[in-house]
Amino acid sequence: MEGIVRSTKTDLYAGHDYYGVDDLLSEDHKLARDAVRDWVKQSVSPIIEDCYEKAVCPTHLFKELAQIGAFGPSLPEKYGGGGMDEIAYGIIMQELERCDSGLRSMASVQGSLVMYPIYRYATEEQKMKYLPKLGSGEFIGCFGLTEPDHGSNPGGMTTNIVDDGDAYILNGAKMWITNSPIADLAVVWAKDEEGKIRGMVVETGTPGFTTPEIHGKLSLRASITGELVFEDVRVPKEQVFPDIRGLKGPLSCLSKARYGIAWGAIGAALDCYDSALRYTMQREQFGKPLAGFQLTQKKLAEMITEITKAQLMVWRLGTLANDGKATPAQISMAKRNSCEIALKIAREARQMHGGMGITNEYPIMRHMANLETVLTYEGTHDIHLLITGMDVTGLNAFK
Ligand code: TGC
Ligand code: FAD
Repeated sequence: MEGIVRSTKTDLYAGHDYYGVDDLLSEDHKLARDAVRDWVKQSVSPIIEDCYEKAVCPTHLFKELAQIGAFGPSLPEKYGGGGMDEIAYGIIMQELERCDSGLRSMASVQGSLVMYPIYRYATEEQKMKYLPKLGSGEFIGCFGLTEPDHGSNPGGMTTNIVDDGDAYILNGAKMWITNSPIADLAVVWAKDEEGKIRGMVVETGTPGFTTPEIHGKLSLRASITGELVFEDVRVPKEQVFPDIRGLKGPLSCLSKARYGIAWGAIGAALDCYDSALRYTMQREQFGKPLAGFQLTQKKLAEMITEITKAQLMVWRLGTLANDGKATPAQISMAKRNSCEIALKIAREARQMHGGMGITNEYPIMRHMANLETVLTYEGTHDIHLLITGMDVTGLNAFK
């Protein structure tokens, strides 16, 4: 990749499995995980720090991500997916985020927020037009829900379509859209003349449609983010999903992606724990390894305890998802929990590396900064708490 320097450091990451969660996985799950871990070590770990520092999205990885089956692992193979189950999908997201949340974002947007809505809501013709190319990484997609004035409350969106014969005229703007400046197409959510939310595929390059990049991010720097701006964009009617109406359309896609984040953020936690364990075993102060001091052991013990609880939570969520029984509120709880423990573990790990913890010799600060985004996107930490609150009380704090 032009301008990106390949590090000669070896990625020493080893998985951690304190409760034998591996025994709950099938051979196919483990094979998928190991293949992604090997690919990450070979192709991404050597460049990720430099990509992050230079705020460059490694776009050449889209085709490689497709080859390792990271786009829609649980979607049918006929539609460009991997034909695997929800646990395989989760494990793949975990291995990617173990390296970098931005890498996982590349896969979750493409698979869960672009391929999934097309698979679930588009006509057969649209599916065959877009899904094979998205599944192979030939096309890059993005998902436009958030607007400058409507983030946590997407139901208030003002982006709209107006009937114009054989097409709709689309106007409005979307903000904070992962991959938009490099996308070939966008799944866009907009209100029709009755005020109902509709979904559609809009190809970039359509007159009136621009995707300016957002600069200055101090988090998720290896992922590219932009806007979607629509000025009288003509969207042929066959590009609009025929049957889905209302916020449940985009929210159902978010459930799929939030599930992946629930698994993924544990990957970032595992990498921080792995680094802290290795560092404190090697680094000596006062004549013995840091890991030999009680305060260090308390930190390590608490980290692996939280990781283990989170691993068990997402495994159970995965079995529920495989049976089609995982509720949106259960997914919210897991997304929130994984983000929270990962961020706390990243902060502890940073302290445990002392001064070295603030350098890019170690992945900790990068994970920590990334996790601030992960805590916010796909529904903020407090929004997920309120979803749980609503589920357990039956009282809606949003209205
Ligand atoms: P509310 O009245 O509660 O619900 C409207 C309709 O939606 C249904 N529903 C769901 N359906 C499927 N899955 C879910 N998770 C669902 N949650 C709700 C609900 O049953 C209802 O259906 P119906 O038939 O009655 O119409 O809606 P509300 O307006 O009160 O909002 C509720 C709230 C706040 C929970 C929701 O809007 C929300 O989740 N806000 C957070 C917004 C958000 O998550 N945005 C994410 C943008 S995409 C992104 O961040 C991608 S990052 C990409 C990367 O990884 O890089
Ligand atoms: P706001 O909604 O303004 O929230 C600000 C604060 O207020 C938060 O702490 C929130 O929890 C709190 N708050 C809001 N409502 C309440 C309430 N009722 N009670 C208590 N507190 C409340 N969106 C997409 O559509 N597609 C993408 O691909 C995408 N990618 C993203 C990539 C990045 C790097 C980032 C940072 C964001 C991305 N997003 C994307 C947008 C993301 O989903 C939103 O940032 C998020 O939903 C929060 O919206 P907001 O930023 O407008 O914050």
